[in-house]
Amino acid sequence: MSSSHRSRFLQLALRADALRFGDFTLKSGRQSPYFFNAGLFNSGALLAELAGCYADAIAAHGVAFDLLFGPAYKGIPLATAVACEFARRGHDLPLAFNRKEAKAHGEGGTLIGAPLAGRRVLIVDDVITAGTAIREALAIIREAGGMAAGIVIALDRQEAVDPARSRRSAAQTVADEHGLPVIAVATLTDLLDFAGSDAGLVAQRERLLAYRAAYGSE
Ligand code: OMP
Repeated sequence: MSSSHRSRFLQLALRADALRFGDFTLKSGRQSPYFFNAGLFNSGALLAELAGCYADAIAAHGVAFDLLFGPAYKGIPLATAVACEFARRGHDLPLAFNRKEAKAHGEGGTLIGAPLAGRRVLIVDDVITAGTAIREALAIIREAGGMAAGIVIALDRQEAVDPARSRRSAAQTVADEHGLPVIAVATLTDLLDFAGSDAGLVAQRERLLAYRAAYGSE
Protein backbone atom coordinates (compact mmCIF):
# COMPACT_ATOMS: atom_id res chain seq x y z
CA MET A 1 0.00 0.00 0.00
CA SER A 2 2.21 2.83 -1.27
CA SER A 3 0.12 6.01 -0.87
CA SER A 4 -0.56 7.31 2.59
CA HIS A 5 -4.13 8.38 1.68
CA ARG A 6 -4.99 4.66 1.38
CA SER A 7 -3.95 3.67 4.88
CA ARG A 8 -5.21 6.99 6.32
CA PHE A 9 -8.60 6.30 4.79
CA LEU A 10 -8.80 2.70 6.03
CA GLN A 11 -7.84 3.76 9.56
CA LEU A 12 -10.42 6.55 9.44
CA ALA A 13 -13.15 4.23 8.12
CA LEU A 14 -12.50 1.71 10.91
CA ARG A 15 -12.46 4.48 13.53
CA ALA A 16 -15.79 5.87 12.20
CA ASP A 17 -17.22 2.33 12.15
CA ALA A 18 -17.94 2.94 8.44
CA LEU A 19 -15.97 -0.22 7.62
CA ARG A 20 -17.32 -3.26 9.41
CA PHE A 21 -16.65 -6.97 9.43
CA GLY A 22 -19.50 -9.47 9.87
CA ASP A 23 -22.25 -10.84 7.62
CA PHE A 24 -23.90 -8.45 5.19
CA THR A 25 -26.25 -8.82 2.22
CA LEU A 26 -25.25 -6.59 -0.69
CA LYS A 27 -27.41 -4.88 -3.31
CA SER A 28 -26.33 -7.70 -5.65
CA GLY A 29 -27.63 -10.31 -3.15
CA ARG A 30 -24.11 -11.52 -2.32
CA GLN A 31 -23.27 -12.35 1.29
CA SER A 32 -20.24 -10.28 2.17
CA PRO A 33 -17.91 -10.56 5.20
CA TYR A 34 -17.43 -6.78 5.15
CA PHE A 35 -19.42 -3.65 4.42
CA PHE A 36 -18.54 -0.03 3.85
CA ASN A 37 -21.19 2.44 5.01
CA ALA A 38 -20.22 5.97 3.94
CA GLY A 39 -23.23 7.32 5.86
CA LEU A 40 -21.25 6.81 9.06
CA PHE A 41 -18.94 9.70 8.17
CA ASN A 42 -21.58 11.62 10.03
CA SER A 43 -19.81 14.61 11.53
CA GLY A 44 -18.05 17.65 10.15
CA ALA A 45 -14.66 16.45 11.34
CA LEU A 46 -15.05 12.93 9.90
CA LEU A 47 -16.25 14.27 6.55
CA ALA A 48 -13.42 16.82 6.40
CA GLU A 49 -10.84 14.10 7.05
CA LEU A 50 -12.46 11.82 4.48
CA ALA A 51 -12.51 14.66 1.92
CA GLY A 52 -8.76 15.09 2.46
CA CYS A 53 -8.26 11.43 1.48
CA TYR A 54 -10.41 11.86 -1.67
CA ALA A 55 -8.58 15.08 -2.63
CA ASP A 56 -5.18 13.38 -2.22
CA ALA A 57 -6.30 10.42 -4.37
CA ILE A 58 -7.59 12.81 -7.08
CA ALA A 59 -4.38 14.88 -6.98
CA ALA A 60 -2.19 11.74 -7.10
CA HIS A 61 -4.03 10.57 -10.22
CA GLY A 62 -3.90 13.95 -11.93
CA VAL A 63 -7.30 13.62 -13.70
CA ALA A 64 -8.38 16.83 -15.52
CA PHE A 65 -11.92 18.03 -14.69
CA ASP A 66 -13.97 21.22 -14.24
CA LEU A 67 -16.83 20.23 -11.93
CA LEU A 68 -17.58 17.83 -9.07
CA PHE A 69 -20.81 15.83 -9.22
CA GLY A 70 -22.35 13.96 -6.27
CA PRO A 71 -24.99 11.33 -7.19
CA ALA A 72 -27.98 11.14 -4.78
CA TYR A 73 -27.89 10.34 -1.99
CA LYS A 74 -24.55 9.33 -0.55
CA GLY A 75 -22.52 11.15 -3.21
CA ILE A 76 -24.03 14.52 -2.25
CA PRO A 77 -22.25 15.14 1.09
CA LEU A 78 -19.13 13.47 -0.30
CA ALA A 79 -18.84 15.73 -3.37
CA THR A 80 -19.71 18.76 -1.21
CA ALA A 81 -17.01 17.94 1.33
CA VAL A 82 -14.47 17.34 -1.46
CA ALA A 83 -15.39 20.71 -3.07
CA CYS A 84 -14.82 22.42 0.32
CA GLU A 85 -11.47 20.64 0.66
CA PHE A 86 -10.36 21.79 -2.82
CA ALA A 87 -11.42 25.36 -1.96
CA ARG A 88 -9.41 25.12 1.28
CA ARG A 89 -6.42 24.12 -0.88
CA GLY A 90 -6.95 27.22 -3.05
CA HIS A 91 -8.90 25.62 -5.91
CA ASP A 92 -12.56 26.67 -6.02
CA LEU A 93 -14.57 24.28 -8.23
CA PRO A 94 -18.20 24.21 -9.38
CA LEU A 95 -20.38 21.58 -7.66
CA ALA A 96 -23.62 19.85 -8.71
CA PHE A 97 -25.77 16.96 -7.56
CA ASN A 98 -29.08 15.34 -8.41
CA ARG A 99 -32.24 14.50 -6.53
CA LYS A 100 -33.90 11.14 -7.05
CA GLU A 101 -37.45 12.45 -7.41
CA ALA A 102 -38.14 15.08 -10.11
CA LYS A 103 -39.81 18.28 -8.85
CA ALA A 104 -42.59 19.82 -10.95
CA HIS A 105 -42.68 23.11 -8.99
CA GLY A 106 -40.09 25.70 -7.98
CA GLU A 107 -36.86 25.35 -9.90
CA GLY A 108 -38.05 21.94 -11.22
CA GLY A 109 -35.94 19.11 -12.63
CA THR A 110 -33.56 16.76 -10.89
CA LEU A 111 -30.27 18.65 -11.06
CA ILE A 112 -29.11 21.13 -8.45
CA GLY A 113 -26.04 23.35 -8.41
CA ALA A 114 -23.68 24.43 -11.16
CA PRO A 115 -24.64 23.65 -14.80
CA LEU A 116 -23.07 20.50 -16.25
CA ALA A 117 -23.31 21.45 -19.94
CA GLY A 118 -19.92 21.56 -21.66
CA ARG A 119 -18.04 20.75 -18.47
CA ARG A 120 -15.70 17.85 -17.66
CA VAL A 121 -17.41 16.19 -14.74
CA LEU A 122 -15.75 14.18 -11.97
CA ILE A 123 -18.25 11.90 -10.20
CA VAL A 124 -17.69 11.52 -6.45
CA ASP A 125 -19.33 8.44 -4.95
CA ASP A 126 -18.89 5.99 -2.09
CA VAL A 127 -18.33 2.46 -3.40
CA ILE A 128 -18.42 0.35 -6.56
CA THR A 129 -19.58 -3.26 -6.36
CA ALA A 130 -21.38 -4.11 -9.63
CA GLY A 131 -21.24 -0.58 -11.10
CA THR A 132 -25.02 -0.02 -11.29
CA ALA A 133 -25.01 3.26 -9.31
CA ILE A 134 -22.15 4.67 -11.40
CA ARG A 135 -23.86 3.82 -14.71
CA GLU A 136 -26.93 5.75 -13.53
CA ALA A 137 -24.77 8.79 -12.70
CA LEU A 138 -23.08 8.64 -16.12
CA ALA A 139 -26.48 8.68 -17.84
CA ILE A 140 -27.56 11.74 -15.82
CA ILE A 141 -24.40 13.64 -16.79
CA ARG A 142 -24.78 12.73 -20.47
CA GLU A 143 -28.42 13.88 -20.52
CA ALA A 144 -27.42 17.21 -18.97
CA GLY A 145 -24.81 17.81 -21.69
CA GLY A 146 -21.81 17.25 -19.44
CA MET A 147 -18.76 15.15 -20.31
CA ALA A 148 -17.76 12.59 -17.71
CA ALA A 149 -14.06 13.01 -16.89
CA GLY A 150 -13.73 10.25 -14.32
CA ILE A 151 -15.09 8.63 -11.20
CA VAL A 152 -13.64 8.82 -7.73
CA ILE A 153 -14.84 6.47 -5.03
CA ALA A 154 -13.74 5.74 -1.49
CA LEU A 155 -13.69 1.96 -1.90
CA ASP A 156 -13.40 -0.29 -4.93
CA ARG A 157 -14.58 -3.71 -3.77
CA GLN A 158 -12.92 -5.21 -6.89
CA GLU A 159 -15.74 -7.64 -7.59
CA ALA A 160 -16.50 -9.40 -10.86
CA VAL A 161 -20.14 -9.02 -11.92
CA ASP A 162 -20.33 -12.59 -13.23
CA PRO A 163 -17.21 -14.43 -12.02
CA ALA A 164 -18.10 -17.58 -14.01
CA ARG A 165 -17.81 -15.60 -17.26
CA SER A 166 -15.20 -12.95 -16.55
CA ARG A 167 -12.96 -11.97 -13.68
CA ARG A 168 -12.84 -8.33 -14.78
CA SER A 169 -13.92 -6.02 -12.00
CA ALA A 170 -17.02 -3.84 -12.31
CA ALA A 171 -14.80 -0.75 -11.98
CA GLN A 172 -12.51 -1.95 -14.79
CA THR A 173 -15.54 -2.73 -16.96
CA VAL A 174 -17.06 0.74 -16.43
CA ALA A 175 -13.65 2.33 -17.07
CA ASP A 176 -13.23 0.39 -20.34
CA GLU A 177 -16.81 0.89 -21.55
CA HIS A 178 -16.68 4.65 -21.06
CA GLY A 179 -12.95 5.30 -21.50
CA LEU A 180 -12.80 6.88 -18.04
CA PRO A 181 -10.46 6.59 -15.08
CA VAL A 182 -11.96 5.06 -11.95
CA ILE A 183 -9.93 6.37 -9.03
CA ALA A 184 -10.36 4.56 -5.71
CA VAL A 185 -9.06 6.01 -2.46
CA ALA A 186 -8.61 2.34 -1.44
CA THR A 187 -9.39 -1.10 -2.85
CA LEU A 188 -10.05 -4.54 -1.42
CA THR A 189 -6.37 -5.29 -2.13
CA ASP A 190 -5.38 -2.33 0.08
CA LEU A 191 -7.74 -3.58 2.79
CA LEU A 192 -6.14 -7.05 2.62
CA ASP A 193 -2.65 -5.50 2.90
CA PHE A 194 -3.81 -3.37 5.79
CA ALA A 195 -5.42 -6.34 7.58
CA GLY A 196 -2.22 -8.35 6.99
CA SER A 197 -0.23 -5.88 9.06
CA ASP A 198 -2.68 -5.95 11.99
CA ALA A 199 -2.63 -9.03 14.24
CA GLY A 200 -6.17 -8.21 15.42
CA LEU A 201 -7.56 -8.64 11.89
CA VAL A 202 -6.23 -12.13 11.07
CA ALA A 203 -9.62 -13.91 11.16
CA GLN A 204 -11.33 -11.12 9.19
CA ARG A 205 -8.57 -11.28 6.57
CA GLU A 206 -9.15 -15.01 6.09
CA ARG A 207 -12.83 -14.39 5.40
CA LEU A 208 -11.99 -11.53 3.00
CA LEU A 209 -9.63 -13.84 1.11
CA ALA A 210 -12.34 -16.52 0.79
CA TYR A 211 -14.81 -13.89 -0.45
CA ARG A 212 -12.28 -12.59 -2.99
CA ALA A 213 -11.66 -16.14 -4.22
CA ALA A 214 -15.42 -16.48 -4.91
CA TYR A 215 -16.26 -13.05 -6.34
CA GLY A 216 -13.07 -11.03 -6.73
CA SER A 217 -11.58 -9.68 -9.93
CA GLU A 218 -8.17 -10.80 -11.14
P1 OMP B 1 -23.16 -1.04 -7.22
O1 OMP B 1 -24.26 -0.12 -7.69
O2 OMP B 1 -23.48 -2.50 -7.35
O3 OMP B 1 -21.79 -0.69 -7.79
O4 OMP B 1 -23.05 -0.91 -5.65
C1 OMP B 1 -22.84 0.32 -5.03
C2 OMP B 1 -23.87 0.49 -3.95
O5 OMP B 1 -23.92 -0.67 -3.10
C3 OMP B 1 -23.58 1.59 -2.99
O6 OMP B 1 -23.98 2.84 -3.45
C4 OMP B 1 -24.37 1.10 -1.74
O7 OMP B 1 -25.75 1.34 -1.89
C5 OMP B 1 -24.15 -0.36 -1.72
N1 OMP B 1 -23.00 -0.91 -0.92
C6 OMP B 1 -22.35 -0.14 0.05
O8 OMP B 1 -22.73 0.97 0.37
N2 OMP B 1 -21.23 -0.65 0.66
C7 OMP B 1 -20.71 -1.88 0.40
O9 OMP B 1 -19.69 -2.27 1.00
C8 OMP B 1 -21.40 -2.67 -0.57
C9 OMP B 1 -22.56 -2.20 -1.19
C10 OMP B 1 -23.32 -3.12 -2.03
O10 OMP B 1 -24.51 -3.33 -1.73
O11 OMP B 1 -22.71 -3.74 -2.92
